[in-house]
Amino acid sequence: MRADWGKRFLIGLLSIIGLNPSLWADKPHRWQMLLQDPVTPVAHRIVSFHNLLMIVLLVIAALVTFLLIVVIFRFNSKKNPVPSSFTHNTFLEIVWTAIPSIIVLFIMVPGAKLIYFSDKTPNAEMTLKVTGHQWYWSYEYPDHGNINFESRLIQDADLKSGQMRLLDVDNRVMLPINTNVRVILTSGDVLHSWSVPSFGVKTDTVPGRLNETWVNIEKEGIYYGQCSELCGVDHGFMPISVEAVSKEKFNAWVVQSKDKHASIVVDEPVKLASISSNALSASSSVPKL
Ligand SMILES: [Cu+2]
Repeated sequence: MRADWGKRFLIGLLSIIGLNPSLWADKPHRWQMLLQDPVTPVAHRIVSFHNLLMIVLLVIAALVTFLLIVVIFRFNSKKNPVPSSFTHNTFLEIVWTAIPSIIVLFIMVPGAKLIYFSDKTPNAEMTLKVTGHQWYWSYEYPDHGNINFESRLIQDADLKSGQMRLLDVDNRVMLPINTNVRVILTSGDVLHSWSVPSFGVKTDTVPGRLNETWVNIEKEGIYYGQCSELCGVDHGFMPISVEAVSKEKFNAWVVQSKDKHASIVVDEPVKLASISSNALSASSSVPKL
């Protein structure tokens, strides 16, 4: 027991200084801090942006702490018994408005660039359609003979060794690596959010609307995520599990799945062909009424 706590303490300590080996993982780990291992161009940029923000906020926190300490020691009632009573200082007011504005702009530019980068798929090679349901996900592959299937949580009682509680599912999403995959998202009932931290994806699924994002997974592996929009009583029980494989393995899976999944019909799948390209391109702007 004692050794266990010692190990945990050490891992916690290493995590704080960013040296925990489990940080470079594709699923959450005990005592993990910081972000999961990024494996898509968007996720890499999110991590860089996060690091930039950490520097900005540490500098601001250090400056404010320094100023507070100065005030406490130099302007306390003993050292400074008669406080000055002036109010308003135009120059100071301009400075303390301008500096935060510049900081916000400095953050906004890379932030906005990142939002647009994650929004549109560059040269999409295939499409994955994700539909949120209370309380499971369904997936369609319109470019691969319209394979479609449901993906549900494995209940505690049915877990096999090695499977992760609350994260593993019966049918994983299969995706090829090094491929620009357009991900189209919608919902069959209420708001859900398809979120896979390693992909840098957290996109709401909205009934009657299509949202778009994309992934290009750089290495094989299993990536986990969870619904990230409160969607009802089983919100915490509709995990996402994506298996990224080589293009060859993916093609083999497609051939195999065409027969296996052909008979499974998800409730009224929206046919992509019936949706105008207008609706697709407007996916991330204000909904048209
Ligand atoms: Cu949900």
